[in-house]
Amino acid sequence: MLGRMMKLHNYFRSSASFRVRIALNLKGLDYDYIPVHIAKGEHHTGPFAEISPDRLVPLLETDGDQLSQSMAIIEYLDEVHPEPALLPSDPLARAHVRALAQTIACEIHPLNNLRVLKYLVRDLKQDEDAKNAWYRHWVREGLEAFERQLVRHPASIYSWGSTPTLADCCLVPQIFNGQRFNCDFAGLPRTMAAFEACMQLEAFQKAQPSRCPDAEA
Ligand SMILES: N[C@@H](CCC(=O)N[C@@H](CS)C(=O)NCC(=O)O)C(=O)O
Repeated sequence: MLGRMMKLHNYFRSSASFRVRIALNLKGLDYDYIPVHIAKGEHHTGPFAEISPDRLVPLLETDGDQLSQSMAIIEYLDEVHPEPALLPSDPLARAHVRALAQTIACEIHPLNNLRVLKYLVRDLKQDEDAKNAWYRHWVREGLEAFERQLVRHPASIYSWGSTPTLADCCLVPQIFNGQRFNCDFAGLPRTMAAFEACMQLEAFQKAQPSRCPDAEA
């Protein structure tokens, strides 16, 4: 490992943080867990705001530097600690894995994260039911697109191939968050099979919100 112990500033319920926790666990990398309670606004003030230009979790302190954006962090980890690889070596396969990951990270997550949901309620005066309907709509639409991508390729254990990839680092947290909002996962057999396969692995189990030091009921 490079230099000092890495520090992951994150929040147990944050799915972008969960992605990075999975990647760190898959690679067997130790890190200090630094909780940032985003529901209480801790990302906007205090020590975290000093080191985080975008004021979002996760943020990884490593090698004397600070990295933001979960996808950039995971690709960095994959380059510096190449085993086990989270992206395939074949360029076409790699593009497919990135496309699956981005279907979640770029098409679902930005529409549903905390500040968007707060804006819907506080500024646009939407009620809880409307907020939840919005959330479920974008999860469902995104996961259907994910499933359509999976069925174009031969069946595999995980989202792509016989080892977990960046796509699985994104899929599992999205399913966890979808479960909190009672999203409908019916008719997504390949997606849910990949999720179940991942959840057999200690790296995914250990990263789940309920096992985080800052977990709340
Ligand atoms: N694209 C970013 C998203 C980061 C992000 O939105 N994180 C959420 C938690 S999952 C957050 O910090 N939200 C605070 C807010 O919305 O105010 C990434 O992948 O890291």
